[in-house]
Formats: sequence, structure tokens, C-alpha cells
Amino acid sequence: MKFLLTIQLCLLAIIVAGLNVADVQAQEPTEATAELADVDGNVVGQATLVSGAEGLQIQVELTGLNTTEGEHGIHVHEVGSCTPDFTAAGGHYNPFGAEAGQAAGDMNLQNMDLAADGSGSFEFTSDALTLGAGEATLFDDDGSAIVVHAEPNDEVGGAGARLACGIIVASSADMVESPAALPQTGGDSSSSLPLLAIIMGSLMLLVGGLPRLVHKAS
Ligand SMILES: [Cu+2]
Repeated sequence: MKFLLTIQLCLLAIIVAGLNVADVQAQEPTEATAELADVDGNVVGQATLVSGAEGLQIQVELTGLNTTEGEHGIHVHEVGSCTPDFTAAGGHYNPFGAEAGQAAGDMNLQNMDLAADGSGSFEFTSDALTLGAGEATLFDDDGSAIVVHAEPNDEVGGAGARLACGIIVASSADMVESPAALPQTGGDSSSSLPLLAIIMGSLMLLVGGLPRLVHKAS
């Protein structure tokens, strides 16, 4: 009987350990990217979004966007779609219903400065946007996109035609538990594991033993 209990406990320990590994929760993304393409589908740049202490750091690098030299409006738009054309990205992302020109997606009306060859860099830290959960998440039901325009911003964030668009995607490395974090999870579960195993083992024993008791009694 003791031997049987040992086997049961061993099996249970394995099952419980397995359950704990499977129960690793998806983490909130802290990094995201967007590949920007022009209206012809040519890749013209990359955006990198990183959650930091001061907010969401948005960095955009463009190379070879076919447009005029100078300032161009750049925004976060409310839908993570650039097809069939860039109007699919919708208006400026405005999770708090702010006035035009004050929306989180307006990125405080900063322009991106492009050289004659269509290259340029843009950096902005937003305290209004987040990759994590919450009202201002870029990962709401329909996602979000970054759009570069033909003109500089006017006072309400109008900036002319949409020249480049990129859907914001969470960096995959953030979405899965990193191997380094696994031992910690394992360590947490190991403390509760023997207790769980004993409880479940006892339950099984009880259930297994009951018919015999019933049989004896009758
Ligand atoms: Cu825009």
C-alpha cells in the first residue's frame, strides 16, 4: 500500500510540475516594431517602440521615402491596418477622446525631418501611449499603425496624404517566457508542489479506498 502511494505521489508530482510549466502566463509586451511601407508596398523604414520609465519611446528610421525634403507629420493611427490602402488605418489614435491636435496619436504634433533622399530619424517619448494593458494600449482590439504624411502637421494634426504606413506588432521575444525566467517559476511551484501532491494523493487514495470500505461494510 505504501509502495502504491509512493507511485501515486510521484505521478502526481510529475503532473503538477507539468501543469505549472504549461501555466506560464503571457507577459505584456514591452517592445514593439512596425515595418513601414510606401503606397507601392516598398519597405521604407522601421519603427521601434520601447516601454521606458518616462513613457513609450517611439523611434522611426526612414530610408528612401519618395517625397519632398523637410518636415512631415507622423502619427499613431487607430487601426492596425494599412490595406487595401492607408485609409484603413483610420484616424489618429485618440483613446481619451481629446480635441484634434491633442490626441495621443498626434504625438504632440512633432514632425519628422526628411532629407532629400527620403531618409530621416524621428524620436518621441509619449506618456499617453502604452504597449501594456489599459485604455491607451496600442494593442486594443483593432491594433494601431504608424503613418507618415506628405506635409508637416497643422494645428489639429492634419498633414496631407499618407505616404508610409506600418502596423505596430509586439516583439515576439516579449510574448513568450524567456528561458531565464523559467527556473524562477519552477522555484515558485516547487514550494507548493509537495502539498498539492499530498492532497491529491490522499484524495485518490480515499477514492480508491472507498469501494473497498463499502465492500467490507456490506
Ligand atoms: Cu496621421
